[in-house]
Amino acid sequence: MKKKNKLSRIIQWFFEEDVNQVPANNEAEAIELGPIQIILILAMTALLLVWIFFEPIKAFFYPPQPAANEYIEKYIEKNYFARNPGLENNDFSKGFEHWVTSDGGRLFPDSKSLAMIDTKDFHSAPSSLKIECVSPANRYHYSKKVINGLVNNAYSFKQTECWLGVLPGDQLSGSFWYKGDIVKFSINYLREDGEWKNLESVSGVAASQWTQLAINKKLPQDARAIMIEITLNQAQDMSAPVVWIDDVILKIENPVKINE
Ligand SMILES: [Ca+2]
Repeated sequence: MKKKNKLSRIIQWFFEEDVNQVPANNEAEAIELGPIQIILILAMTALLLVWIFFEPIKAFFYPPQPAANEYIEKYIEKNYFARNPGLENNDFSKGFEHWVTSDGGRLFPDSKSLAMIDTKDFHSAPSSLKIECVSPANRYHYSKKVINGLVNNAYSFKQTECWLGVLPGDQLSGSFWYKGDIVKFSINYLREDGEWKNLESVSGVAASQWTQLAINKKLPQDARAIMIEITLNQAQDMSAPVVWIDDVILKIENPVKINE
């Protein structure tokens, strides 16, 4: 009851009603506490209004994300192959450098997908990449940066290390050597709107000897970048596929020179 009396006195004080009706011995207390509480209420209301309506403050806490085309324009170079004629560590002589998986792979001990650098069986010395996949699909991608690990979503346009910038109409040439079970080698391309599509895929049959597969394709006019995807899938009730990969080549024929 005491709280209710205080509140009614505060309301009375706020609307400048006759506070003399309040007993004299409680009046001082009511007038002293009222403004503080009102100030607090007003301050909280003001903060709430600022939070809801003041866009610059909202933008500070939640900066707007650039559109896909702006992001790609800013972060993916247009002509990667003019400066980089080939892929780094394409022969796996430096272990996993520049190669990343978008599956659990070797990073997660509990994962059934395994990958290792094999120094005993290779197409070119001193080593190859050996991948064993149980489930789910095991994917490997080339990364411009030495990440040595996992990428969550290699297809995202924000995964700029996996997307190699190209020019529309570039003539692409890719190949790789493999041995073992069925493996799929894909080149995907990224459009300026952030959507990606498969450009071409080749799947090899099971091979006991080192075998080469190749892709030669002209890039469409809306291609902005390309990526490598090596995929292993396990068929239901089948044993885990095991594949060795080596000497991955990806290049643009006669890339346009950049004048600097
Ligand atoms: Ca090798």
